[in-house]
Amino acid sequence: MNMIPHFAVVGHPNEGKSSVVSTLVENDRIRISPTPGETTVARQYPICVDGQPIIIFTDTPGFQNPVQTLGWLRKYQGPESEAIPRFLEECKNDPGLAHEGELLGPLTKGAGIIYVLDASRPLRRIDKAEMEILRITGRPRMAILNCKTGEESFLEEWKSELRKHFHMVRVFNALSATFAERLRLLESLRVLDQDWEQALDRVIDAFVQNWKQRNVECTSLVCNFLSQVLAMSEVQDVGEDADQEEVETKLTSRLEDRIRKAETRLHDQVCDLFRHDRRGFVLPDQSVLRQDLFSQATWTVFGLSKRKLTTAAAAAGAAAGAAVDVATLGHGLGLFTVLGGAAAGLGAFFKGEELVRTRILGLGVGKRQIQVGPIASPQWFFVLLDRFLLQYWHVIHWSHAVRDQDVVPIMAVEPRSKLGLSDTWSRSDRALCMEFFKSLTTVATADASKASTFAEQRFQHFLEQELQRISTR
Ligand SMILES: Nc1nc2c(ncn2[C@@H]2O[C@H](COP(=O)(O)OP(=O)(O)O)[C@@H](O)[C@H]2O)c(=O)[nH]1
Ligand SMILES: [Mg+2]
Repeated sequence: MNMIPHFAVVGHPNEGKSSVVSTLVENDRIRISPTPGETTVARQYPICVDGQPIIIFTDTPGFQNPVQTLGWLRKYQGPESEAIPRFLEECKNDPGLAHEGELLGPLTKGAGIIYVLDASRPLRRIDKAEMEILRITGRPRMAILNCKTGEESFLEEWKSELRKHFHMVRVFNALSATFAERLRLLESLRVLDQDWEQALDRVIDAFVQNWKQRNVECTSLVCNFLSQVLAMSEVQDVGEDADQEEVETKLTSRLEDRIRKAETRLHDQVCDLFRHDRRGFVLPDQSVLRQDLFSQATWTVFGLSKRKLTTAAAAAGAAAGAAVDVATLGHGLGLFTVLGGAAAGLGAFFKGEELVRTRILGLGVGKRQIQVGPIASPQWFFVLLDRFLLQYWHVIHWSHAVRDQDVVPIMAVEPRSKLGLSDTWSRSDRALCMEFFKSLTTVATADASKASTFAEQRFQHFLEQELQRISTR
């Protein structure tokens, strides 16, 4: 018996089969198209662990001629188990049934069925023909309902029809499925056929472990980033007659650029970790992450304390306890219109708040050294951390099935409680962050170094759990 579970994703053209496969195998490159009938051959997409496939999904072309196919199957007189192989043999040269050949082929080789359909439209005769063909195959089968347009009035009708033909029926949207939803789908596949149970246990375990590992790696990237950025400064030797302000401005701007680059690198690495093509990943228009790191908007949104934020939300007219998206809140408060997106700059704003330290060191006769940075303020630490958390949130909610950026959505509006922003953390969690912050910003001595390693470990552990929490709810 083939112990690598294999599922053929089948259905009517243009209903979202390739989208489902992309999401399940985390592949941004699978062809997804608004034009029906573009996939003409079946293609296997294995999920591998240590180079070995543990499960295979096959993307197939949509049914081309289900009524004719069913007609043939109904006339067939031989043993039912031979019906599909005989049909494939007899019709292999019929171009009008080529797609049926591609999608039924894997089923004769042991694949289970995932039938994808758009439940936002009414049920038709042709759908019933497809379902009946799939029933005749006798393979373990699950139906996935996806309401493409959001219209749900046909959902119940679909469900009751599907239950007659399928062992399991699930609602699943490839464009918005989270890690937790994908996991639940795999868990359903696990109970579809007892023969696959053990193999699917391994798949689910690998899936969970792999996700945890990504969160561990992500945390380690953030710790490196924070320690790097919180130590960054720019220094220049100058003569006595140098224009101090001019040099400071130049150094400040260089420092800003280096920090921006470090942040972009971090965000790109997060994209890579979650197997997204970073060029395809786009933040929603109103995301506060689109604001420059050194803009006042960034500072105002992320630098706000919980108490201030609540007050601000009330001022913006949000009902108490209602979900408030930080980005939207920014809009609600008119931050982006009043303050504009233009970077106020470290010099003009951060320096005004005395967050950036400027030092002038004497270097003997006629010489001085000007140093700008490091920026060592707890708020700054939380601004960087919160921006990372928001980026993480967007990346894990970005579907591998998104091709057309007009069809993004979902993540554009995130309830504030889901952001996992540091704002919602308890006092002791924040204290733990501050221990790490202190360890990064104080001069190392032997004792301090021990304490610092401990603080970093505690912070890492906390952040790993936090990422896990954000991604599994
Ligand atoms: N709005 C919306 N569009 C979807 C959804 N799922 C798929 N699509 C779009 O429907 C079209 C067909 O999807 P695709 O996965 O290629 O379908 P396939 O022909 O069955 O493989 C593509 O343009 C997808 O972006 C959805 O849940 N909502
Ligand atoms: Mg397709």
